[in-house]
Amino acid sequence: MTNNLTEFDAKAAESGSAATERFRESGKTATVEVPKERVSLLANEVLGAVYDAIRKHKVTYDEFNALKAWLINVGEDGEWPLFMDVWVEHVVEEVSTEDREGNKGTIEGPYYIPGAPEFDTPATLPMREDEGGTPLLFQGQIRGVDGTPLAGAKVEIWHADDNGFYSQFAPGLPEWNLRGTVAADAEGNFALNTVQPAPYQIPTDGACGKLIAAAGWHAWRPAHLHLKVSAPGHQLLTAQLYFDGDQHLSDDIASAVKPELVLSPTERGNGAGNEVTYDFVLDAVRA
Ligand code: MBD
Ligand code: FE
Repeated sequence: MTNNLTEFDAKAAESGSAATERFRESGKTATVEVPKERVSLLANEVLGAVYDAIRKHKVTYDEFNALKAWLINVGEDGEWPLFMDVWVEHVVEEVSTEDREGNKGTIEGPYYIPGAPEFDTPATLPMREDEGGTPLLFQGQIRGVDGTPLAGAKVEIWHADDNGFYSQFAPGLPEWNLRGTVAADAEGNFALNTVQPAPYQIPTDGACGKLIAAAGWHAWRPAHLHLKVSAPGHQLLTAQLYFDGDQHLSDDIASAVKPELVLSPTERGNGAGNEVTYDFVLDAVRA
C-alpha cells in the first residue's frame, strides 16, 4: 500500500470489496430467517422467469457461459452490493414503503456507513480545507404527519464529493469526509453546510461496468445527497435528494429518482454558494 493514492485511483474491485465488507458488518443479515415456503415460492418464480426468457429468446450455450463467467466476476469484484442496489433495491423500497403518508424516500445504496460524527444544528459536515464544489446550505424542518414539529429529530447525511467519490470507498479521502449526523433543535429545525456533489458514475472497470458497456447503457446516477431522517416514535426515512436540471434525473442507472425528491437551490449571493430548504414529514411507528 502506498500512501499517495488519490480518489482518482479508485478501483471497482476495491470499492466493491469495501461495500461487501460493510454489508457483512451491518447486522442486516443477522436476523434473516426466511420461511422455507417463501424461499421455495420466490426461488421458483424467479427461476421460472429465467426459463421463460431463455425459451422466448432461444438463449445459446455461448450466452449461457458468458452469463456464468460474468456472475463469477461480480463476486470476485465484490460487486453484489452494487448490483443489488443499482438494479433491484428500488423495487423493494417501493413495495416496503407503499403505505407511507409522510415523505417519499428512496434506496440506501451501497455506500452508507453508520457511526458518522455527530453535530448540533447548525452544522458543517467534515470536509477538506480545499473541498471542491459549490457550497450548499441545506436546511429544513422535521415534522409528523399531523404537522407537529418533532423534537429529538436527526438528519444523517452522506454524499459524494465534487469528483463523484465517497469517503471510505475511494483512496486518499479523510475517513468521514462529507458524512455526518446533525441533531435538529427542539422544533425539528436543522441547518447544515456542505458542498454540492457531482453526478456519480458507478465504477466502469468492474463486473457491473462490464454489463453496462456490453449492453450499451450508461453508468450515471444524477448528483445526490443521501439521508436518513429519524425521530423518536417515528419510522426511519431513508432518502436521496437530487438537483433540478441534472441531466440524469430521467435516466438514473439505479432508477431511484422521484419527482418529490428534487431540490431547486438558489444562490445566496456574494459568492456564498447555494441554499435550499426541504422539510421532512415522518410517519409514526405503527402500533
Ligand atoms: C451510489 O452512490 C448509489 O447511491 C447507488 C444507489 C448505487 C451506486 C452508487
Ligand atoms: Fe450514492
